[in-house]
Amino acid sequence: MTSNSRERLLGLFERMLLVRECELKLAELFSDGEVPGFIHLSVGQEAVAIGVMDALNDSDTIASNHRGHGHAIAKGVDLDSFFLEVMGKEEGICGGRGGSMHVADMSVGMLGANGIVGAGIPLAVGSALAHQVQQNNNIAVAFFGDGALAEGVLHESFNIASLWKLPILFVCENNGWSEFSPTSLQFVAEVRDLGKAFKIPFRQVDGNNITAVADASDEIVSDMRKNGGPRVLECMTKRVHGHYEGDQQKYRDADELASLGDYDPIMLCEGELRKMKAADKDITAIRNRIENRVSAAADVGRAGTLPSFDRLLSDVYTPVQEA
Ligand SMILES: Cc1ncc(C[n+]2csc(CCOP(=O)(O)OP(=O)(O)O)c2C)c(N)n1
Ligand SMILES: [Mg+2]
Repeated sequence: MTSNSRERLLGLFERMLLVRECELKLAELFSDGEVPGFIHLSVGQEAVAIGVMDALNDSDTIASNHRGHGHAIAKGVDLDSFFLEVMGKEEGICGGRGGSMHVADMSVGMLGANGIVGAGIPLAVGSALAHQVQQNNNIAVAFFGDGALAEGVLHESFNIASLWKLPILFVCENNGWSEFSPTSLQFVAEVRDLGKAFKIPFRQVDGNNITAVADASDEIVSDMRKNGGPRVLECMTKRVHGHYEGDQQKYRDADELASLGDYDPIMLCEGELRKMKAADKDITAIRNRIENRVSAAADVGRAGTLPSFDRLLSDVYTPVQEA
């Protein structure tokens, strides 16, 4: 173990903690009625967003799904603008019109979260095609859940990406659940079989082990930049909260729910850091820094303005120029 590897892990720990604290703060704001609509939290899945994003450059692009807060934050969406957006405020990154399931920020390569299962995948394929045409050596990443595996658009996307050798990384966050049903009742194959059918190299990792996700992503992304073409990465993970906030999860076994803490990527990472003799004061400083940052962003969100009624139709229709 080198101090470099400890520094790297501390950095990953801090970024995972940022996502976790944002999610927990949003849960609090949601229960106070300060977040409109539905929110789907990525608590327990932070290692996927942070581990994959660690391998990307600012100019790479990503598309996400309904559980997309972690992806947006990890890609670098400004935290204040993120809270303003999720809280539906005029000053939000999309003017408060997108909200939780449509956070997008082209300036950091975040093509958008997406409320339609599977719909972010072809957007990332299109972005990968743009990277290929522009020969800029960037890659696109599509984040999706196991619930998207039975969607035709995923199969079409695998096909065209393989046929045209597009620089796209398909990241499946496999948490075993699609809303309230086990995915095994909806999808008959394995992700690895799908990769094989479409001749796309496949790799599976423990999605709750940040080092495993970050190392695999590093290797895959460098290989992609050198040799081109698509890849599939399946991250095995756990959904800790309900499908949406407020979901009581009565359909899950008590044993399964009770075991979730054993897989917590942040606790596991902290255990590794302690084995590496990271100092308590460094870990405490990270915790304090993140807590302050998140609570400041939530305050900015609270202080934002609700969109006014007369802006209801702006950005909906393109103004027609009279001849
Ligand atoms: C096309 C479409 N079908 C159904 C839904 C309803 N729906 C929302 S999330 C979801 C399951 C998603 O499961 P998964 O992709 O595994 O993501 P997870 O919630 O587990 O993170 C479904 C069926 C939808 N939003 N879009
Ligand atoms: Mg799922």
